[in-house]
Amino acid sequence: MIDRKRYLMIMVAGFLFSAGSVSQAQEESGPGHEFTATELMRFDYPWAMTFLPDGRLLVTEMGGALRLVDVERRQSQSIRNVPKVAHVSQGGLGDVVLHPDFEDNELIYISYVEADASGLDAAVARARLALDEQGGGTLEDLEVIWRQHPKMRGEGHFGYRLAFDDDGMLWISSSERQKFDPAQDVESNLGKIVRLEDDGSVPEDNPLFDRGGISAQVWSLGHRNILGLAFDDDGRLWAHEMGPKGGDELNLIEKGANYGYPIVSEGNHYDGTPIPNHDTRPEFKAPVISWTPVISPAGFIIYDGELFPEWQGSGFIGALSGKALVRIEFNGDDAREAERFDMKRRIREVEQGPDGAIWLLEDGAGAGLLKLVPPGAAN
Ligand SMILES: [Ca+2]
Ligand SMILES: [Ca+2]
Repeated sequence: MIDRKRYLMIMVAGFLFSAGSVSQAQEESGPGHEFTATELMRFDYPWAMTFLPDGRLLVTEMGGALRLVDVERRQSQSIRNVPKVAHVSQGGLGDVVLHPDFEDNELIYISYVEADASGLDAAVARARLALDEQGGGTLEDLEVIWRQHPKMRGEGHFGYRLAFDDDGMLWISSSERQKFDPAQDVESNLGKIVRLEDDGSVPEDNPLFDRGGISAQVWSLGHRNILGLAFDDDGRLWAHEMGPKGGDELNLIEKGANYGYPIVSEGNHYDGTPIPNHDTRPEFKAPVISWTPVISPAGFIIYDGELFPEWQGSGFIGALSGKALVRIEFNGDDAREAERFDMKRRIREVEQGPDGAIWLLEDGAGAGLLKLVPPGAAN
């Protein structure tokens, strides 16, 4: 019996810097669940990426650069008029997504850290991306449509992952800033998943709409640090969440549900203080998957491309401390880890390309942009 996972690990390692070469492992692995990974470019502390309809990439770097990347030419230019960001230990310039009607309205959304004398918050802005003939572009009519509240000292757990659903609603993960209790306080939007109209206004069918104020933004609460949101084909929202010491989670997000942090967690506090597990408090929604030891999940897609037909409907999660790409298989409201590919790098972001290739951004300085295709496919 061939140990497929072992072959995959060997193959991935062998192909990371050797696109186009032929390896023994590739020949022996046969068709199916494998890929070659090629590093195409490098970025400094990249955080997120998204594809434009013309095939170019937008890549954010935490230091504040929003790069417009022509991968074919291995060139990138900085988009002008990006707001000033505070680059701190776990934040800076964060996510970038396109409005669902981008081809008509040219609107993009970015998330980033702001700082003033009272502390730090994550903000979300939308702007028109005006592309020019020289391969660059500028942000016009930028408008901040959402902010974390209240501002906090400390440089961790911003979250600020953005996603649009099929109804055109904007979803924001707003992490708890390493302050624990705000995750249970509905007068704060920290430790929450927030649901907004595309202009930042609050939809009337949000679960706490009648309370008004900050509470009206809240869709779900009791979250810690969420760096990945993805919708499946049936419209379910899945979010992964970094646990404390132990207890990383994959959650199925439901309207008004409380996921229990910091009252319950499969992990415990870093100082050794136990946190009761979910089974002690059934009123809080338990994760569908929990990971101990942790993987530190970052980036998330649910794949629907053509290049890897066996993987249609699978989730792909980047792992920072796990240095891996984790494949998730879903079955309705259930999910399980199906495979884990050892990438030997901290994986910060996962994206699906227009042709169905899977793209990864490594974490840190001089971090690689990797393109994953089936063995033998053109890069
Ligand atoms: Ca992305
Ligand atoms: Ca626990």
